[in-house]
Amino acid sequence: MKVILLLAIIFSTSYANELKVCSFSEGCKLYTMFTNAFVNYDDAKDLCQNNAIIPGNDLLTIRSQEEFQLIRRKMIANEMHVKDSSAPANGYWIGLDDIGHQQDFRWDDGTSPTFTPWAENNPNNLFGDQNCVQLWKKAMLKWDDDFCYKQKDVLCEKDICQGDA
Ligand SMILES: [Ca+2]
Ligand SMILES: [Ca+2]
Repeated sequence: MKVILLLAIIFSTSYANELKVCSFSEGCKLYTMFTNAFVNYDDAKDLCQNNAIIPGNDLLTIRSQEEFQLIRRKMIANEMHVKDSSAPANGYWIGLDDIGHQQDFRWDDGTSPTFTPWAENNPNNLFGDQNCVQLWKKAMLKWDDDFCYKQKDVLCEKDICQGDA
């Protein structure tokens, strides 16, 4: 695995941080983090696809521990794990759910995760109805299944140089 070559955080608007990361084995990804989105899971997918800043994104897929730690470190460095009045959501939607196949979580492309840093006591499928996964502020951005209707911030990704790594 190559080392990370480039990290750049650009605060282009008041509510989106762009984290550009190159040289993952699968290519380069541009991560866009919507920190004041406050949308449910369905609308989070739509925001990734149709936002005015960088359209054509998908919800974030985390393929490895390396990728997770990279994203997590950057988010914590920018205090994106802190819940406060400027960022009232309690977490960030990523592209993982068990809708229609309970306790069998799958990414948007249908694949199963190989790396699942769940928060303690999760996934707990509270009330039999927690089906969408967030990076949970309360657990230092570890993963939690939550109710898909809840309004949260959003992590998106886009392949920007597939096959180039
Ligand atoms: Ca569930
Ligand atoms: Ca849960």
